[in-house]
Amino acid sequence: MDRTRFEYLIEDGVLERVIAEEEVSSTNDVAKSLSRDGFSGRALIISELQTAGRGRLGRNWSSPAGTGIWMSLLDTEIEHLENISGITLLAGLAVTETINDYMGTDRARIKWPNDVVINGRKVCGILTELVSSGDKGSVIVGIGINASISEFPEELRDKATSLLIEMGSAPDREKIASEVVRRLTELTSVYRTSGSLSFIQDRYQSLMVNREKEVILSSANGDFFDNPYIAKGIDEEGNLIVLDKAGKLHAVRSGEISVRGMLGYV
Ligand code: BT5
Repeated sequence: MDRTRFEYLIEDGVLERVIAEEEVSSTNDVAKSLSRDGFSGRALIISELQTAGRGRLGRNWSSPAGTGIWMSLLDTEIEHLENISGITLLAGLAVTETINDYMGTDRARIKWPNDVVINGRKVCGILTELVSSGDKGSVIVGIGINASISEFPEELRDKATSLLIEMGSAPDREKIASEVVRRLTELTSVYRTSGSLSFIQDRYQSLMVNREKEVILSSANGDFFDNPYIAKGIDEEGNLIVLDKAGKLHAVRSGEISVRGMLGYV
């Protein structure tokens, strides 16, 4: 990858460090070791290939060489540590708005809490993790965007897509990656000051793929008895607001929840 665009992010004071690699296990793991080694500030870790890319709950994230944006943003100066789920939402918004501006459309949509979809298929996944060392905490936002993948493995074919597939040409990965980092850094800084997501609520809701649609909620402890619900939006803490059949609203925390459409993934 051409490093120049990322070096601008340092010149502009967005980041303190950029680590661009050919191959890593997972960019989130590199970010974790950087944080444990005492790095302080904001760093971008980006790699052409991940040999052990991860999703939530230890799921696999397919990260083939040279065709994706596999990156993590490490921020060691986060104060509202309790609400890292808010940061996941900011990352989803930053990616969705960047892709839409790049493509000149509004086809990219957010599937709360951590997916970006085009045409009902996943183009990006986000994995936010917290590292604490002593009394300090760092947040790591891992972002995987399928850029120029032309074909997916069998098991992903029906639910994954890439910018190449959707646009018909390979995107400029450095441009998109650096734009996402800029936007996410700006959004995080407003969030840090305000402690609330109310400043993005309208933008976020207008981009939600399942707003006003029926959704099926599930969690490991299976405490959703009233499926399907109707997705209404998000509150200022980033919870999903859903309406049950009796007309009662509920706020659902992201945690380890899955949201599905009536007919499948969206
Ligand atoms: C996610 O998890 O969507 C979070 C993915 C985060 C990936 C980034 S890449 C940079 C950083 N370093 C890492 O190691 N991870 C982050 P989840 O919601 O659990 O979704 C995982 C599921 O998505 C898998 O079980 C597959 O079904 C599907 N999947 C795997 N690879 C995919 C891909 N490239 N595109 C679309 N879907 C994929």
